[in-house]
Amino acid sequence: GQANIGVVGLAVMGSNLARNLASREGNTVAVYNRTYARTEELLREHGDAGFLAAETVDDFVASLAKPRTAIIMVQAGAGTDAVIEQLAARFEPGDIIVDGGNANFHDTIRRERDLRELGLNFVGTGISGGEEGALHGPSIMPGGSVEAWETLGPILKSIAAVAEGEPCVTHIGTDGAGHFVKMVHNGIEYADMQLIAEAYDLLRRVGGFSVEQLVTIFQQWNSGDLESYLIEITAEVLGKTDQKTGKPLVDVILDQAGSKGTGVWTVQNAVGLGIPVSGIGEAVFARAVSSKPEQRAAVRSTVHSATFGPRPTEQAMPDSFVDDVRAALYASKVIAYAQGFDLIVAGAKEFGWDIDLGALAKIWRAGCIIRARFLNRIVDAYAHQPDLPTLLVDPYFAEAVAQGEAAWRRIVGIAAASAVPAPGFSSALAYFDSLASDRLPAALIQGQRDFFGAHTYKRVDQDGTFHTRWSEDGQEVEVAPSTH
Ligand code: NBP
Repeated sequence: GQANIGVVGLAVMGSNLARNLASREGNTVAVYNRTYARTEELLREHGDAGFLAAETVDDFVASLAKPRTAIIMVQAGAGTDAVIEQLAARFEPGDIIVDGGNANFHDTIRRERDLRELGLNFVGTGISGGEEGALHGPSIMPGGSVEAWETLGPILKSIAAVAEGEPCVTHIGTDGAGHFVKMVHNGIEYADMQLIAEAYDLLRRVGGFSVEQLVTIFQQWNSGDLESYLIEITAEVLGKTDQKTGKPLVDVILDQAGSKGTGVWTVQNAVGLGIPVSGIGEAVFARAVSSKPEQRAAVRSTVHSATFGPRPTEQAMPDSFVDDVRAALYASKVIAYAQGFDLIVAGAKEFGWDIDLGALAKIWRAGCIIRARFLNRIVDAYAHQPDLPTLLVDPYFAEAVAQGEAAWRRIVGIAAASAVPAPGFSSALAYFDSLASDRLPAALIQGQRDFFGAHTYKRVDQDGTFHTRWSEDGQEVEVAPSTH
């Protein structure tokens, strides 16, 4: 065997990753795909890269130097299991199987455990950045064992994106840690996109700006605190004219947002762990609402459009409307990231991972979809205080939210008065106000729970657990401490 690394699965992602690997000094890349025609296509177009192409799994495995290291880039789920089975049957103890697809981290935990019993290293790895990233440098989030990281680390560092001189890859944690943080990355991506979309909608429908003006506004925002890939591409998408109609492309795209499921996974897991990722949740729900054309049409035809539905706000618009929207966007974005990092902390605790949050923020600064100037602030926050209870109390973020707070409230109010939905902005503000409230109506909920289900409550002025005999004599009794 002569290849130090192999790639299985040569669709868009795998072929780009293989080309990236082959372009780096010192790598010889073995390539294999179930359907050989795809391998031939890669060789025809980029054969000069010096791939070792294999027609069969046996040839592929034989072409790998030991310890064998192969990266799987096939369809997540059954496709990945099939390839793992083929490799595991041929690999020897100490060899490394990397899954670079968008696997569910629960699958990754299972696969790692099964392969470890065979003495094989299995490294579930999040790879973000789409096909461009795969080719020129993605952000890479490997899980798996420390032993595997020692072999794999230098190879992954050679192909990763670079942010301020540092490769965007770090060992996230054992078994499913890499795919878990990739999942949360995608969830944060959903939230970020939804918030940008709300800003766009408010500027256009309430602010009355033209699409051309919006291009300029987003370009300007991209040179400040909001500088990010998603803001940058927003300006590009808005600037695109439809070739068929001559209208802005955004006006001819059907307004029903799709998804491939990682946002849903994020919310499902967050609910299970008891972490309120409302920003991600609202983003997932907003896509779901958009994709219900029958319901939308039914409600649209029922409501009286003079009473409901979008219309110019009757409130006086502040002169600073654009700045206010920018401030609301930034504050809401801080909330969404704070919630996402809370989920990572909870996941690490639940699944036994030691995740360095600062190092994670660092590898998201380039190569991935949520790359942003803002991430430097998160790196700094965790450098100052690794055990922050929430990003919101880091001095920089606390100040950023405080500065934007008045504008944020104005925008949420204007959105409601104008009948322009802003679920991301408003739920982020509600989350912030909940955390900041001296007292929450949770006290009333505890009273209700005690009333109908004798679920008991605690008191603010006394230790112990209490129940009121609501339907008997109305007296409060102290309940014996539970034994489980
Ligand atoms: P696809 O997800 O479209 O999968 C196609 C590849 O899977 C082909 O190579 C196909 O082989 C192979 N495959 C399938 Br399907 N079933 C197989 C089986 N039973 N045995 C062997 N091979 C099988 O490819 P992609 O779009 O390049 O994505 C690859 C992975 O990367 C996926 O997990 C995806 O979720 C992830 N992804 C990540 C990003 C990102 O930004 N990080 C973007 C896009 C995709 P064939 O040629 O023989 O049919």
